[in-house]
Amino acid sequence: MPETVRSVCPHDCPDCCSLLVEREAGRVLRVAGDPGHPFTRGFLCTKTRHYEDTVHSPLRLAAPLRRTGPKGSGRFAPVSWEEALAETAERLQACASGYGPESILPYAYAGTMGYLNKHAYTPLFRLLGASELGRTICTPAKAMGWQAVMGATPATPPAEAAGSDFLVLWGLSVLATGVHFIREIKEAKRRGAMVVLIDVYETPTARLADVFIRVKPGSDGALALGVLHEMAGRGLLARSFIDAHVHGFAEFERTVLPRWTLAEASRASGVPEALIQWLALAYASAKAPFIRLGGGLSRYANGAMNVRLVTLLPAAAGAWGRPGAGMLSSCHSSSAYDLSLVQRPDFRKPGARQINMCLLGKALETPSRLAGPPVKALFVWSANPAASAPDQNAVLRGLAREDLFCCVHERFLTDTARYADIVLPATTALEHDDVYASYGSYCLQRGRPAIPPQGQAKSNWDACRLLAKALGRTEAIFEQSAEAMVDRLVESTAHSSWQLAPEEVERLREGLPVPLRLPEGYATDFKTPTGKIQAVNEAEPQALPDWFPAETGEGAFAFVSAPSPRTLSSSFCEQDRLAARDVMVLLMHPDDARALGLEDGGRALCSNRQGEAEFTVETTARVPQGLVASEGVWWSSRLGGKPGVNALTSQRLTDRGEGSTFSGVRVDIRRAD
Ligand SMILES: Nc1nc2c(c(=O)[nH]1)N[C@H]1C(S)=C(S)[C@@H](COP(=O)(O)OP(=O)(O)OC[C@H]3O[C@@H](n4cnc5c(=O)[nH]c(N)nc54)[C@H](O)[C@@H]3O)O[C@H]1N2
Ligand SMILES: Nc1nc2c(c(=O)[nH]1)N[C@H]1C(S)=C(S)[C@@H](COP(=O)(O)OP(=O)(O)OC[C@H]3O[C@@H](n4cnc5c(=O)[nH]c(N)nc54)[C@H](O)[C@@H]3O)O[C@H]1N2
Ligand SMILES: [Mo]
Repeated sequence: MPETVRSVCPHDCPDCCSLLVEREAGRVLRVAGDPGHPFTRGFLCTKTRHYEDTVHSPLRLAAPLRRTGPKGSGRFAPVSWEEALAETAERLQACASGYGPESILPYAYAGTMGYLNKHAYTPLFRLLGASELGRTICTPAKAMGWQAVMGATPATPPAEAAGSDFLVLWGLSVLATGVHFIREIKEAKRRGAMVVLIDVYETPTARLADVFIRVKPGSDGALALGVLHEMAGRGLLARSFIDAHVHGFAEFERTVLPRWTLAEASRASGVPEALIQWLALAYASAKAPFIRLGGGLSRYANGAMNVRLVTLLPAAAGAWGRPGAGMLSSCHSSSAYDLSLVQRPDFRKPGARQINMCLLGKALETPSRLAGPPVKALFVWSANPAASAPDQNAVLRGLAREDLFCCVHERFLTDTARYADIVLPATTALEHDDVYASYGSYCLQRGRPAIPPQGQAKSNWDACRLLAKALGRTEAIFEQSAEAMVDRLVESTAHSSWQLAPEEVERLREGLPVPLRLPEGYATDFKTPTGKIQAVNEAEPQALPDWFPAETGEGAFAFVSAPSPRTLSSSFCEQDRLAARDVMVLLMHPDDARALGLEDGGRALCSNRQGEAEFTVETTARVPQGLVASEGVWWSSRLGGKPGVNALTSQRLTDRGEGSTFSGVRVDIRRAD
């Protein structure tokens, strides 16, 4: 008889859905969205709707593998876990004794957002004294931009947006990256709200918007300055709010704003003056203006500054504290867990070398640019840098090094796993225990295993314990079962700043969703050193925020890399339904296509200093002339081994946070023959 149990979607998505898993005889029959979860509300996205196809995919790795062919060839032979771990331990030890432990680089990101398995190997690599990884691939610039203005002030919860009368989706593709927020958008619209989308091209999300504002890539800060200038000029600034709650606004207004006339803002952002004027008027006079901020505007060499300037808008309008108003960049629900239980900062070797994951290509291919030893061993879990990291060719050249030992713990034989010496099979989230926290709403949940591990798969934590043993480590932490570790994370919520009540901790322990409650008055209790919103921030390298253009490299076209609703970074490429066709599509304006002799459905080759990649052209006026866009990150094995979008992206970093600049590149385009 089938039975239904609860689990959690582990993927790196703001929604963090609660799943109802129907199982029978150790197999998942189907999954559905939990109707009782405050944000999932009973439905799932395209990707997870058939999660059973991921869990029981014929492509799942069944056993550990050892390489038998050249690196990247994908030729392997199965070995036992004992052999795989013994060889890995021996190779790691050889690197440590020959070159020093910093020659070992652990590389991981958010393949799973379960906090035990996300950080699973961290304590072990810290004890070994390995290099530290700078986890910068996602949106550190967005976080830094927000922090510069708002400090640790919590983001406005998504539910507020339903009560907004002017809802701005800024650099966000909800239809791809966070479909559950669509409920709030629709509810706000039903109550008469106006919805505005600000993006560099008309994404499918534009269908949800009343007004679409197209900006030039990386120019949102200039648009925000134009809006602020206009608000100031028309007497639309919330003077009493600013006087009470904003630090340094007068100086900002006096020294920065005067230059940002409508003409200047329009020149920089490409937004017509009249539209900037309209936005200023509509935003400032709305009762409850709400901004849902995405990451798009932050993925540039001026990304943090763009975010910082946009974040000044709710301050200037006095939106904070008004019902239905505010700004949602990212909810830090994970602060409810004591993550030091897994991350073990106390194990960290003082002064250990840190390697920025956005610079993986450089770190592997040019050891001379590293302080300290070359990277001789790479241990990857929950990430697929061969496809998802910037500057793919540099990463692949590095991974192809015969003198580099590489071990990859994965659910599938990804592009990265193909370059491994040893591949370890990983469980999916439905096969292991973990805790989760939403970053698009305030909610926690534990996902207990719904089915046993498939094949010989092991969770990151279980494999880490075995590797620790193979390395002769005897620390008590490696004696802890996954369940014991997860229980401790659950219990830690009682002592965090969120102070979960005993009955909430109990609900969490059992696997039920637990919403977090923001304290009364949180929206005007600004968690900054001055207790005010910081229009000026003396602790920033640039105290006064001001826009500057992003460096992008050469090329006739701006190239924007946007999310696809069918994948999540390169995850979900295992599902034929999602990734077998319509991959590597280049959206291009019909006039540009014509000028290049390209037609709809034809093949185009994009190239720049980093490399080249082939696409199928889709001509559409949804993109402006001079810009091309491609949605999704695809396995090269889905592209006949050809390069993916990241062959075009660069290792250039953001202004703050040393983050990735996936959309901050340009390309030349010609027909592919
Ligand atoms: N289906 C799906 N879901 C996902 C992901 C996915 O790949 N696919 N990725 C997950 C991850 S890891 C993350 S971090 C989040 C990201 O979620 P989002 O923040 O929504 O996604 P971004 O990739 O930052 O891109 C959002 C939009 O920004 C636009 N954009 C690009 N440049 C600019 C600009 O200069 N200004 C403005 N205003 N807009 C710009 C892009 O065209 C795109 O439509 O989503 C998560 N969810
Ligand atoms: N061109 C371009 N590239 C991008 C982006 C973009 O917008 N454009 N977005 C970037 C962003 S925002 C991010 S966050 C990064 C993400 O980059 P990555 O973190 O590398 O993400 P994925 O490519 O999805 O790879 C995650 C892998 O983790 C594996 N996995 C899942 N669960 C588990 C588990 O429990 N254990 C183990 N061992 N493995 C597991 C999955 O099978 C999958 O192959 O990609 C970035 N790459
Ligand atoms: Mo991300």
